[in-house]
Parts: sequence; C-alpha cells; structure tokens
Amino acid sequence: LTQDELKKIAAYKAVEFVESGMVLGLGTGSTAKHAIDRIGELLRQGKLSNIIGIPTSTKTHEQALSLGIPLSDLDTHPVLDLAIDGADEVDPDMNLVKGRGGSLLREKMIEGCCKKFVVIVDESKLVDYVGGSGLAMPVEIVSFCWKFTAEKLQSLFEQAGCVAKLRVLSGSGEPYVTDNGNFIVDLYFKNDIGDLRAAGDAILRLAGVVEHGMFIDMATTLIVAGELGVTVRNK
Ligand code: DER
Repeated sequence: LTQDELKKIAAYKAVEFVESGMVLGLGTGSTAKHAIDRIGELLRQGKLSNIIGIPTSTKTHEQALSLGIPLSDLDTHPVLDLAIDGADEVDPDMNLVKGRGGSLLREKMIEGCCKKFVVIVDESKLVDYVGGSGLAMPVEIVSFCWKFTAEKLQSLFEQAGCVAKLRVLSGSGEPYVTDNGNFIVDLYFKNDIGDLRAAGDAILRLAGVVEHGMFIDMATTLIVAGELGVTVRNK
C-alpha cells in the first residue's frame, strides 16, 4: 500500500465518527483532504446531513466549498463536536507536531475547542519523541524583526542542538506567509527537547511568537493506518 492509500484508509475510518447534525473541524493537509472528500461524498449520497464545517485553512475552505459542505466559523460555533486532522509527528503520549502545511494557528484554535479531536496518520508519522523525526517543528511568528525572533527561538533550544530556519517559498525564496499574514520559523532538533509543556511555554513567552506546532494533550483519538491494518486508540 502506498503512503497515500494508508492516509485514505485512516481518513475514511475517522469519518465513521461523523454523525448527521455535527459541527466539524475540517483539518488541513493530504490526509485530512481524504476525510473531507469522504464527508462530501456521504453528504451527496444523503448518508450524512446537516453537517457544518469549520475549515482550518483557506485551502480546506476551498476544498469544502467545492464539495458543497456548508461552512461556518468559530465566531458562530465556539464549540465543535468533532475535528479530524492529520499530523506530522505523533509521540507515544499522542502529543503531536503539526504545521508543516502552514496552518497550525487556525488548526490549534479550532481543534482546541472540539469535544473530540481525531488524528489520522499513516504509520510513518509515529515517533519516539517530538522532534524525533528530525523534520521541522513549526512556529508561527510576526514578520516584524523575524530574524530577532528566530535567533531567540534557536537559543532557547541550544542543548537540543536546535537550528531555526525561516520558511521560504521554494521558487522565489520569499518568506512563506500564512493565512494570517505571519511568517513561519521551522525548528530542527538534533535530540529530545524533554518537557514539551515547558518548551511550549518558553516559546510562547517570546513576544514575536504567535503559536507553535506542538499540540500537547489535545488529541482524543488516534487512527494509524499501517501495512498490518488500521488501529484506533483513545487517549
Ligand atoms: O500542516 C499540518 O498541520 C498538517 O495537518 C500536517 O500536520 C499533516 O499533513 P499531511 O496529512 O499532509 O501529512
């Protein structure tokens, strides 16, 4: 099975938790895309009805619109029944790294007010500890003096061998700009950053930081699709 087929299996499994009448947080990324496609299909078939979607990015907003999923926002629906989203990393305690798709702020806002947050991943996302994949742990920052903030972030995690890099567009080399008009600094760790809450709090104390991509103690259900099948684990 390809990675995308595994993502689709996890996504379809998550949609089994969706009931008619729900207000749903719609995630962002290639795994969540399958879940949103599936929700659109079930609505079209009349197997689901009265669904309201709260999109976590403009990209997801456009996908949901094209599928005819009725949309709203947190101002109208401050409490959601269920959110479904992917993750870049999942540690053994179901803490997540998210945001490599650039949508971490809206994802964290929306997924932070759901009764149930179902995370869907293929098995390649499982790590022993956050940052363990050696891939980016994103931090959304204001553009003002971004270099200053990036250097502060890097020095916060000197012991973990942290390198901070401004996210730029591959073509132009211009800074990537989020849906919220901010920049993203990607943090790369050589080893374990230890206490995630302490790390997250230290990041948020920097005035130029908007939000970070560690989703600590937020997921309620984890669906993992692997070569041996799909598993569902509750927190
Ligand atoms: O950027 C994000 O937060 C995405 O949800 C990411 O965490 C998962 O993206 P993927 O499903 O394309 O791997």
